[in-house]
Amino acid sequence: MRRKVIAVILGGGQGTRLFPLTKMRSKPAVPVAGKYRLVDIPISNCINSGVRRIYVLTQFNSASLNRHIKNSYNFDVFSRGFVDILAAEQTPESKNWYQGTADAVRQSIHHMENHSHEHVLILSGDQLYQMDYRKMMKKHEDNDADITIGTIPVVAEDATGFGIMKTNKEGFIESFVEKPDYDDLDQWKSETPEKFKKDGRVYLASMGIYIFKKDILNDLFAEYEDATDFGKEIIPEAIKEDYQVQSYEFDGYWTDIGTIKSFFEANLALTDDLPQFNLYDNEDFIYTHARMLPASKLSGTTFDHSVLAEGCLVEASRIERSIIGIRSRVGKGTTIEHSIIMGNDFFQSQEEIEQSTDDNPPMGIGQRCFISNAIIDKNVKIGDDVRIAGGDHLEDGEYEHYHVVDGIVIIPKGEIIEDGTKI
Ligand code: ADQ
Ligand code: ADP
Repeated sequence: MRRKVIAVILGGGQGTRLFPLTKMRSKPAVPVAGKYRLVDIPISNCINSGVRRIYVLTQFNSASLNRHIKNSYNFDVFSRGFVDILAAEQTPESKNWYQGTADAVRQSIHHMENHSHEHVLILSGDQLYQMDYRKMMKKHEDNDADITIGTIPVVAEDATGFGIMKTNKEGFIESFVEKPDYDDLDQWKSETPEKFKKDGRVYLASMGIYIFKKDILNDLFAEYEDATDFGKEIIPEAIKEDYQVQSYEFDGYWTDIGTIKSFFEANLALTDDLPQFNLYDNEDFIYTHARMLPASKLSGTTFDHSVLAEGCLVEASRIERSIIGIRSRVGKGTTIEHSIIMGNDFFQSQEEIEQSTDDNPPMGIGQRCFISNAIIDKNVKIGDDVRIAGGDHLEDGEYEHYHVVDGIVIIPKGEIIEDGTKI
């Protein structure tokens, strides 16, 4: 894997679907699971699979992404590994931002030419899963496929959001449709293993994870020079043109976290008794920035099904089914339920708080607050007696200090919420 493969992580287009979490940062830098960033998931899968040369393609570079990559992934000189960020750039040939997934890879391919490789592993930057790409690569090589696509069976309600395919007996893909209409689904049913079939998971979906033979990828880019997207153009054309396009069926946990709702649900699912995404593994680590934070200190809080990161100071009354991120501070008498608190980028010293000349509350969450169905981004200052109660009764939209998406209240990074505010 080390010598043969270069991985490319598609770090996001305009980032509108995760807005306002992407207001101040590029999508790969969005915090997840209390102490990681989105990009840590595919990078960790690469490292755990022996892939050491990784490009992260992003529409714009952000200070937090740069810092995070620099602080987290210092491969030693002997492994010849790297994690490089390639932000959309203007070159003499192209004055545009990445127009789509294939265009992003096409515009970045000249960077890869400096490194010998036979295959390109293309990954999405907004999915939660653990996968050993070595197994996928083995099938790719064993069957001498031109392209191998990671696939997973999904139910009808989800099928309309994915690329759906049908395969022949040998596992090669005969037909593919990007995001089919619900009414057309009947013709896209596949024979899936019993354990999936019994739950109605009979549609074989693309996970947006591809291995291309390097030369085939170059040929396809040359042949379809206007194609901007893998799912809409490159993959369907390659199948039509009789390239050997194969399905690699994955049977583990995999979920897309590209929207606020799926991001919220996948994070909270980590608080289940036995989460399907296993962070507690002795071998396959999820890597991130090692921050040397102190242990968390708790006083008088009832915790139920919650994940608590390092460096927190919590005096809340009750915290239930929530993720409490690094360096969070929560005051006395506060209740938090069904929420993601992303935490803080730094500690505010007692001196700083006392000497502050404005009337703003200190960073973190004050006393006697009630927070439910909310995402509180980093470095937010929430005063005392604040009530933030998300739910279907709220109308989606952008308000003065917050956003509502699918009933979830989001307080953007660095926002100030005054004492007594009710949302
Ligand atoms: P989508 O997820 O809808 O479908 P897309 O929005 O193009 O596809 O995103 C794929 C990945 O690329 C995401 O991580 C996204 O952030 C990133 N991306 C999108 N545009 C980008 C750009 N201009 N520059 C850099 N990165 C960009 C795809 C496939 C489907 C498949 C699903 C599985 O097209 O066939 O079923 O993924 O999630
Ligand atoms: P993480 O620790 O979550 O990986 P970052 O790498 O983004 O986060 O680090 C937190 C950032 O906050 C650092 O760049 C740090 O320099 C910055 N920082 C530290 N103290 C302060 C401060 N008082 N005001 C503003 N930024 C600060």
